[in-house]
Amino acid sequence: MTVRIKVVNPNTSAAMTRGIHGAALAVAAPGTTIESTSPAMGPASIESHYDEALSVPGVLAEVAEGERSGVDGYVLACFGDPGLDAARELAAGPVVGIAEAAMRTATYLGRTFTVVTTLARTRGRAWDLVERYGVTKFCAGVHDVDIPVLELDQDPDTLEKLTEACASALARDGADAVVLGCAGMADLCADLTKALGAPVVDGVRAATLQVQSLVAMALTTNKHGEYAAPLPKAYSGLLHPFTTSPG
Ligand code: 5HY
Repeated sequence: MTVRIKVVNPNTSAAMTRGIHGAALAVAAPGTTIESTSPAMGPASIESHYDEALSVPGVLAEVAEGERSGVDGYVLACFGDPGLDAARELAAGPVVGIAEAAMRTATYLGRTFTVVTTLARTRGRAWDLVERYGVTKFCAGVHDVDIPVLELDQDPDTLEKLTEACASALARDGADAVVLGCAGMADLCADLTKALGAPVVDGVRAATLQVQSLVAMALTTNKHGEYAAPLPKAYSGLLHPFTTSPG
């Protein structure tokens, strides 16, 4: 049985989508195909509430296209899990965000985990998700490396800076594991794990495996309650293409 997983990078940076694709492919089981995409419209990177809000229409357009082509499940590959609830209304199969997957995975690895994200201003969003996902008692702290998302693969010192930030976070929080707070950090997971001597969780790999597991168990979002298909409705202006017709 072929399992088709669509990995959506909510920002529009193709280089980041390629890195994300590599991380998802690294854990894909035989018989699972990974299709990684970026929306045609949206922010080049997501580093604020404004960016995140403007990424959601593009995410939903990618999920809608996946539904038309028979995708079995989706990964939302941005640490803010943008559009997660709306995507679950659109999709028949499971939708997993990298933040939720990484945080839940980290709870299996010790008493507490610490999060290291990109810019300080995105730490509040990470805390919001910690509370939303019910892992507050497991999260010992949220920190940042102070590198903009699109500079992660430009700055020659990224690995050194990220290693220092993760080591400092582990020490300050007395945490057992690190959650990487950006999809753009996925390709550094192995090097960081080696340098830190502690588990480092990449949400792209965690979410891909989670979707794969859910599909293997034939488990999907309950479509009869909160996540039922959107109601038929007109959307005007630029959002007209999102008009929903009766199911
Ligand atoms: C991400 N932004 O994973 C988040 C990381 C962040 O464009 N991809 C982005 O800093 O919130």
